[in-house]
Amino acid sequence: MHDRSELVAAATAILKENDRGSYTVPTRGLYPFQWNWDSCLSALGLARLDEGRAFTEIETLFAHQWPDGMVPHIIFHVEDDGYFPGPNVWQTGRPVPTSGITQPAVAGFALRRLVERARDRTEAERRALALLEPIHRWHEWFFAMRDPAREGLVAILHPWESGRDNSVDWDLAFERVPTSGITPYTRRDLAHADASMRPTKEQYDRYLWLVERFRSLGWDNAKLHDASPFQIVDPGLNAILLRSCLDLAALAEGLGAGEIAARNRAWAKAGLAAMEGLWSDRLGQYLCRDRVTGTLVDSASVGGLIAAFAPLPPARLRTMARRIETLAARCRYVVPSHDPADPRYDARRYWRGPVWLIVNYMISDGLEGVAPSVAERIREASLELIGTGGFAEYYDPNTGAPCGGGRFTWTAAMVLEFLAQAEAAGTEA
Ligand code: 9WN
Repeated sequence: MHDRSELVAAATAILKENDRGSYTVPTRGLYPFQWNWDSCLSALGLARLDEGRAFTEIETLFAHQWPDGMVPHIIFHVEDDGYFPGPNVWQTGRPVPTSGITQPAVAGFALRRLVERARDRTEAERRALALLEPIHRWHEWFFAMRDPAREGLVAILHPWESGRDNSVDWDLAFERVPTSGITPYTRRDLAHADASMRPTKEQYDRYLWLVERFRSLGWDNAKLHDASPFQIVDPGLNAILLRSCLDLAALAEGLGAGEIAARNRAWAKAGLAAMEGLWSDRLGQYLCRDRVTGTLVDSASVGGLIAAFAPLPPARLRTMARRIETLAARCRYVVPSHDPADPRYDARRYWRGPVWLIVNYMISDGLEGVAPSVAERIREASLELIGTGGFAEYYDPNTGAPCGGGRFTWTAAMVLEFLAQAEAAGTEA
């Protein structure tokens, strides 16, 4: 399937199939609820079918924002025991059940893009205006609750918050998280996806230990940070947040919300300066910092390249573009979620090797200005993967084989984005 109109038709069919009216599910079966960053990125694709529906996607997510400002990573709109852990494990006490942790804050970026592209600009600005304050409150929550010492960068307290669940980045810190004492459980993901493509049992035990620990603290975010044995400053999540701060600031400025613009610009300025402390000259990319030990994590993952999504110094972005060229020589399809030269690389296991289209989208977007040929290469690889593997959750960087779930919403949305970019650039898909 290489023909542009066939690809558009196939992507559109997936977006419609996974549409539940006011939110989309990432894919049928494996993920039957609304996920935070999936929704924001999928909104970009939805907007190509129906602009109003794209805004609804983000509005639905923010309708479930917590009183303290957090936006949860899952909203359990319906009952479905096909996913674990469900609401009875999280026990967050929200009117519509939600998880108790968050995910990368990509809403500010998505909202700006929706407004700037809107055919009905007046209506788009009206809906964006109502979202400014909720998104601002989420950013404020991040800096207040996840950066208590005011370092300029925020920490994740659970791997699920990064969106890169089983990355090699967490391995060492995860050894501090116990595997014992948790309530016995049955995983549901293995009924939908191959075990060799999913996290291990030991990792799930630790995911659950953290959930139970936070639950025992009543999900009080004022306590969670210091109580967590797992506190990691992820360059990917931080870059997404800082980019969203700047995008929200630009939107706010245009809509007359000067105070929101100023606060978000200040967070971005401090955060971008602090990112320098995560830079690795040896690898030519950013690294995670373990906040408990204070040390950089020696793990060449794509988290340090998602950083390109933020407007970091051009010299840093150019070095990251060269780093991607190095990775491209080590596998057939960029950008692998871990360096294939590292013995911990695993071509099919989720975030330990496979290529993800949303990641490719953010990296290529960030590199466009300084390394357009690398950005183009990433876009081409992404569309080629659809040809070889369909609209999968992720792909083997060596063979292009589809992995994880199929008929994936954000993959379909990213294909519509890449096709539109290729068309604008005058290159064929
Ligand atoms: C846990 C929905 C989500 C994505 C994440 C991805 C995966 C969930 C899981 O699926 O995580 O949140 O159960 O494996 O890692 O990035 O948002 O697509």
